[in-house]
Amino acid sequence: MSTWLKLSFQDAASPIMEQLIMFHDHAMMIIIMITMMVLYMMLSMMMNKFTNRFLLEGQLIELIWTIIPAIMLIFIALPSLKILYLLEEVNNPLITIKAIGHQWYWSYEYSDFKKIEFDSYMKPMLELELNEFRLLDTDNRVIIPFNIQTRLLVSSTDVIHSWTVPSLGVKVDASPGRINQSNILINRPGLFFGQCSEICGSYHSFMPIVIESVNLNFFMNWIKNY
Ligand SMILES: [Cu+2]
Repeated sequence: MSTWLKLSFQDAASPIMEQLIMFHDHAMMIIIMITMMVLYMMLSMMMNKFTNRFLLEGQLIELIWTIIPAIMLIFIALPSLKILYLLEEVNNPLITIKAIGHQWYWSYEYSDFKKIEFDSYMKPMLELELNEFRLLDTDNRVIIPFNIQTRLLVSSTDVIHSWTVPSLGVKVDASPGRINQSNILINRPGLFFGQCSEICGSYHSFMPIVIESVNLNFFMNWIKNY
């Protein structure tokens, strides 16, 4: 991966992440606009001859530089709120998956079909295959069918963890004694990687998340033969 790519988002694999990236770009355009404006004003202040040195007030310019930032904030706040509510929406999920944080691994439960439970530990470096990622691959992957609305329930048994997969736009805190809900809709097959995003102890960096997105038939087969 090139250095420049590391500075950008991963490719979106869900509609929500597409929305989040669009919003990021939108906010970034406004920030660039403001930065250039401020730089220009700083430069022109340094260059001018201070002809209005004894000016005490200017009602019109103060009105302008109060109202314009207020309007800009509205242009950021409204789409931000739209996505916030979109993130919280639960759209009649067909599958429910429970992710439970532990120090320092994740365990998963699929209770819609049979009672499927498994732990998901990071693969140690010596067991890695050539095509796997160091510190990112797990021994058991989370299998999720794509184009199927999935509910994610997240909790923890010890301290606060955070279940995060950037390419899906999902980040949910795993708090002990509480179940948080999110939803997943993956729009293509593939492997999607994530990590715990709450400093949760000495092995915080070593409890990654791997999602294997498969088609529904494959998923049903996996459930059947588990
Ligand atoms: Cu953690």
